Amino acid sequence: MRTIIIPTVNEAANVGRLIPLIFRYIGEDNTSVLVVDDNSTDGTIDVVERLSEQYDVHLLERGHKLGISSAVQQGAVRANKGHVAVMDADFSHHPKYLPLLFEKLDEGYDVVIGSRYILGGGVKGWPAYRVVMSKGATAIAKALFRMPVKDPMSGFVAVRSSDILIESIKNPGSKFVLEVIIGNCSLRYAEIPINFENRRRGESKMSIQLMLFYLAMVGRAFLSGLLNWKSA
Ligand SMILES: Nc1nc2c(ncn2[C@@H]2O[C@H](COP(=O)(O)OP(=O)(O)OP(=O)(O)O)[C@@H](O)[C@H]2O)c(=O)[nH]1
Ligand SMILES: [Mg+2]
Repeated sequence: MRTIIIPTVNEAANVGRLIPLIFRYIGEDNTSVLVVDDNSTDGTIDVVERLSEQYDVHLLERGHKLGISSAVQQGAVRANKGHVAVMDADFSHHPKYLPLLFEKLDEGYDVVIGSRYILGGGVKGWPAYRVVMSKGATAIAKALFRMPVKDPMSGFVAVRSSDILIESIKNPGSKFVLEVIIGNCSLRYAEIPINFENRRRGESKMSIQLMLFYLAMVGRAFLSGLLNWKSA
């Protein structure tokens, strides 16, 4: 059994189209979708509940905006044992890539990342400042930690087991894939190229606060690695 976790805040304009498409690309056998929603007020809940009458779709409502990483972690706790994928609701992560993500897990990889920054991948529709922020955040991570992948800032990922997400995520904000990488250097990583498209519907939840959370997270992880190394 495999689970696709989709964190949502006000994604009514997207989830209603995304979920049927997910099942179209990967079939309905052995597959369930888990939407982890933080207090959407735009009808997202109704859309997901309606879809759950037709598909193997579940909803975890949390009532407050607690952060994407925390949504992923709580979703992983609820997920079926077995393979888990995580994707955004806004079509930046197209469901056409899901079959290949799961195929790579079947080949024996532990973590498979949908990567914008390898040959064949890319970003479409982002303003220049978003590209600079993403590349800057990636450069910081690469300077501070050994990186087995080119796109540790991606949020499109499949993992062998939900435990990988449950045990690695320590911060509620974003960039949970980076946390997985920092905490698990011995896992087997693969990347597949994806074309990331900027959202066309719904509002962005990107903020300066999330960027600051990110800097605090990498800073803390770097210092604790340094302290462990010095005391070893
Ligand atoms: N449950 C939950 N989901 C969230 C939260 N913040 C963002 N999301 C969802 O996480 C996914 C990624 O968020 P986005 O707003 O698309 O963030 P982004 O991709 O960095 O920025 P844009 O594409 O510009 O909007 C989307 O499906 C959001 O609805 C949160 O605090 N809780
Ligand atoms: Mg997005």
